[in-house]
Amino acid sequence: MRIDRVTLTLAKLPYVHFFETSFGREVDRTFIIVKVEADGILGYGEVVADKNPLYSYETTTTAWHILEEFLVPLVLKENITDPLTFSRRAGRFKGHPMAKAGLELALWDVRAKAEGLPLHAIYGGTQKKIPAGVSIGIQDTVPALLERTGHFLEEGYRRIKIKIKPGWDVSVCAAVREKYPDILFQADANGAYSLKDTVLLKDLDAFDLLMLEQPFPPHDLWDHSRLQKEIRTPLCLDESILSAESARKAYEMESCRIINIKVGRVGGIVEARKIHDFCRDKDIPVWCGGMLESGIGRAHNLHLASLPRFTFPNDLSASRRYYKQDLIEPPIEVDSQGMIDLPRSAGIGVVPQEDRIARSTLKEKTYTRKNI
Ligand code: OSB
Ligand code: MG
Repeated sequence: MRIDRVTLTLAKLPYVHFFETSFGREVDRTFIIVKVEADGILGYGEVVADKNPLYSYETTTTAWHILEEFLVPLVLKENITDPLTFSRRAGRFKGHPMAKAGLELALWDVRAKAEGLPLHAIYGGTQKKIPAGVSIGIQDTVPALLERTGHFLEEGYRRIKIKIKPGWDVSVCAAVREKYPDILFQADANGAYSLKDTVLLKDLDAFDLLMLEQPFPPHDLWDHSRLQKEIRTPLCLDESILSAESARKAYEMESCRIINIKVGRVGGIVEARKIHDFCRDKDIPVWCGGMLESGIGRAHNLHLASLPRFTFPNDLSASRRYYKQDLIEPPIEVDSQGMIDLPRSAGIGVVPQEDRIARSTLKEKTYTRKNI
């Protein structure tokens, strides 16, 4: 195969409802779409870096820079179409996993379309329907949160995750658990606490949480290990797990009992599968996290979540949960059982709508061998 061009698109989509975490409140999302054209086949990837360096140090600006100066020239100059080769060769550039993942995903899409297979078949997925969980941001009031929780349960979601932060934690979890005694329920702190909060975090044990996600900052495997010894609730790491190597260290230190896999955070499908395989071998359950992706990134996540060790409901929701009009057709839908059907056609299996992408575009640039 020969890569003809790569297009980067900076796009912005408004949310249907604000999304607030311990980092702050957002009303829209800015992200990069990567489009690779090879032998007439179009492959799409999404870079999940945000406008602001809050979840990680990467931003849409740093990712654009790394793609434009290093990653896109690498694939164009050396005609790298194989995602495994890309992953290995991009590895000499330090960091910037979200930028790398966006391009790697587009190469996987090209590969799968060339072979006429859906991505999940290429990855070795075994699950045909993917269990959907929903992540509910911090609301203005507890009644508002309870109402949103009820709404998503009615829509069929199999698990509720709420965002917590100091001041919006124990009493809020208590209220959700009291109103919904039997649901699968978990909390995500996005690193807002420290060991000093151990007593408060132990109080969460009363609510039978499926897991507590990332209570401490990313670089803190050791303190997570100390906390896990103190609390009954299983810890799940998100931001801390950057590679299969960090998964091994978290396992050996007993820093968590569950791992959230996000393809952007770990730098691509190659690394995500290494983490998955390590966790399968060590009996660590995993599930697929989300970054409020458009349908492009969301479809990619669905295929990844079909691998056998994805055990818990994922942060994979319907297109309309975040966006009035998603960028893909058909939209992703959650059925009354809280399941999402895996797209069955080749590649990502959904069709990005170029007119909608054009309407949400802030900036776009196409790279060929002539202009890099
Ligand atoms: O920590 O899982 C997280 C969204 C943005 C950044 C970080 C996180 C999240 C979510 C939403 O929880 C997950 C989703 O539904 O896409
Ligand atoms: Mg998280």
